[in-house]
Amino acid sequence: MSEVVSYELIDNIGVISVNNPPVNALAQVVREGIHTAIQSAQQDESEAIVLYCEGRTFIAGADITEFGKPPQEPGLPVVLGAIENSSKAVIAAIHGTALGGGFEVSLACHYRCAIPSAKVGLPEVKLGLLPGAGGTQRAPRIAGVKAALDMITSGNPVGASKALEMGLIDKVIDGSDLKAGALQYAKELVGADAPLRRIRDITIDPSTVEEGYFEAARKQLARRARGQIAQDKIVSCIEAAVELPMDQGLERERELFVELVTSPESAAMRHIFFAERLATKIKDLPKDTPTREINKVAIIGGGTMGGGIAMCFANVGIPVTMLEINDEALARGMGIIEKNYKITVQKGKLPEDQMASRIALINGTTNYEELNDVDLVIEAVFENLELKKEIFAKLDGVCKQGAILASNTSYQDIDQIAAATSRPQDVVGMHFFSPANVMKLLENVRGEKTADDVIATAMKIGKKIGKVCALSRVCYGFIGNRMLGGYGRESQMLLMDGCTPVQVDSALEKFGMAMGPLAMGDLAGLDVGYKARQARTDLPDDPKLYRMGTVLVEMGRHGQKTGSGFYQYDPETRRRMSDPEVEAMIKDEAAKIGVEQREISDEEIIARCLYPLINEGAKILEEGIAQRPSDIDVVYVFGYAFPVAKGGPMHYADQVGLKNVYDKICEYRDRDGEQYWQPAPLLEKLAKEGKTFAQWGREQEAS
Ligand code: T1G
Repeated sequence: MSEVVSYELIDNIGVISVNNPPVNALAQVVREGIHTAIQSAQQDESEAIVLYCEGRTFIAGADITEFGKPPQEPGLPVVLGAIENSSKAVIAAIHGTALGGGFEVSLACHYRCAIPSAKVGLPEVKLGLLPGAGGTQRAPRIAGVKAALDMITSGNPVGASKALEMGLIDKVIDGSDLKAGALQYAKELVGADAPLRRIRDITIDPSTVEEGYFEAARKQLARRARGQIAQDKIVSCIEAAVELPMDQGLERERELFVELVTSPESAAMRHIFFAERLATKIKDLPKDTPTREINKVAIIGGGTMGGGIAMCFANVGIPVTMLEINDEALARGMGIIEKNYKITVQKGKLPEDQMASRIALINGTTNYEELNDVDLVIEAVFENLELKKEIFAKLDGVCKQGAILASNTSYQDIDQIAAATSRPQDVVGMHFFSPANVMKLLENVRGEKTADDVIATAMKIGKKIGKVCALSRVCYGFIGNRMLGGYGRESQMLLMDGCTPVQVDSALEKFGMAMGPLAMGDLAGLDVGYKARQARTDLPDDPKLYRMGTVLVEMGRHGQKTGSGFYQYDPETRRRMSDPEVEAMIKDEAAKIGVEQREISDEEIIARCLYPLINEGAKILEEGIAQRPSDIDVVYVFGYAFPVAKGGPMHYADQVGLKNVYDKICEYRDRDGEQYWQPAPLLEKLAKEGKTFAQWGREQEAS
């Protein structure tokens, strides 16, 4: 055994206890400890064995930090073999989240019990992997092919009662003492002379799987997870569970697992797993920085954003007061919220009664005085700095001392907003992404004077409402929107140079973006970018710059909301269709400004759209706007649907090679002009030193 695994006999039941905080991951010492304990239990007077974990959860999986390192004995399959071949029944006692290798350990046991709040799952697919310790062979045998395929390809956990229904566990232990309950259950099994029930002994009747089932599953999964490769291999493993004896199925699973664990897709997804958690750690903020209680929230503005933000808090039981300028606007705002909830109920994602209780938590007012007892206010009015300053001055006058005053602004200067109050230390940016009740990213913005506990509170409440948080300093557009400039610019420049809208968007959608930049512009509204450009004085005087966006808006083609933009949209289904009229206009506009169009490869489209993201990201790091390269990856994966299997723009740049990125940017600078293509000094430095952003990030963390 090891120091994190102990073994004791209690009333002739051998109890193996694992204690490897924070989540009892199956590090080498844990595997060795369990293996040794099982072996010694074969020789003692124990009549059965309980496998139990201390702390907050049963084993939550293999230790992801060990991936990519030389394997250490005993491997997990060896440990599972020892459990499964034990001469005495082994009972898994589950609480918390038995996930991945943790749940696979329990499936190698002969029986499984759990407390009602426990969850079990095989989320490996979210790391670009598949269950590599028998999960794809045991789960279908015990829960059926379809249930197992759904569970493994979604990666979503199931609660104890559902798991009981599915046959994944055998008993739900009532009461709070899992260990006592599991011991009792073990004694009952011994008393009943229960057999050593091994899942491997179950065979699946192939006739229970309808013709073409796996083929259809592959097609459906390919559509759902573009750019990811694990799903298809999971289907192959489940097929093996139907067609092959257990040991050959395990071999097939192992073979496909190794292909995945060494793949760039999985490396990218594991990078994002840790990046998401690292982003909550703020370098100059002590881990135990106190946070302020948030029991009551106010939202200023009941538009799409305000309504979505209000829902985020109501969804976790926090009462919300939404303020609008008059009753009519307030009614409209409440209507948006009800409509959003009704859609969720119709999709079967929310029971009707929960919708009612959440709506009941949101009330409306037109009177600022009623905000005098809230703990957090989030302003979500439209992007006018003067209006925001007026609102914050009012809030300063009515809100209690210690209330946090946040703005949902997507690029305005938080320091100027804070200066409109007598309490700049309580002012912070909390930038949600539309739709706020759906998008995972929350970009918190730290002003010059924002207090440490306000930052810590914004990060903590963000996690509580289910957001993935990243911290930005103040600059125009913070991290995400500032980087987006070059991406949008080049997507339209490419049209002038010879691409059609569908060619630009298809290249990026093949790369893995959920939606190409031009279709995204149509969705957001081309007039939004048009108005923002009108307000800017720093744009180069270049007839080519955003030419088509401007022409289309001035023709009244604002995108989906007017039925056409870069594309035509079906009025019923909103399906987008290429528009020959736009393609002809593009050629005309290029001719007008003397641009000679040419064939452009997908590679050039990808480089010209993505390298500006990378280059701006490097500047953002140099300026200290973002804490670390992986924070930028978190922003783009969770806020802009950058493909998780590419790991975010900075991780992707490291895979491409910074010298290759730098050289390509220099090539475009020399061809297209340095007003658009000025390599960031950090990018140039790292390219010349042969380093990666990841290495630079680690050096910064260590300094
Ligand atoms: N390995 C290593 N560290 C892990 C870990 C893991 N599996 N899971 C969590 N951590 C760390 C995490 O980085 C953080 O560290 C701390 O634990 C708390 O995590 C063979 C191959 C269990 C639901 O995918 O889903 O098994 O930041 O902040 O919100 O088939 O962690 O404190 O330093 O997320 O309460 C399969 C991944 C692995 C589960 C808890 N298992 N983990 O959530 O805490 S592959 C998973 C989670 C595998 C087998 C295959 C969540 C959680 P730090 P946290 P949480």
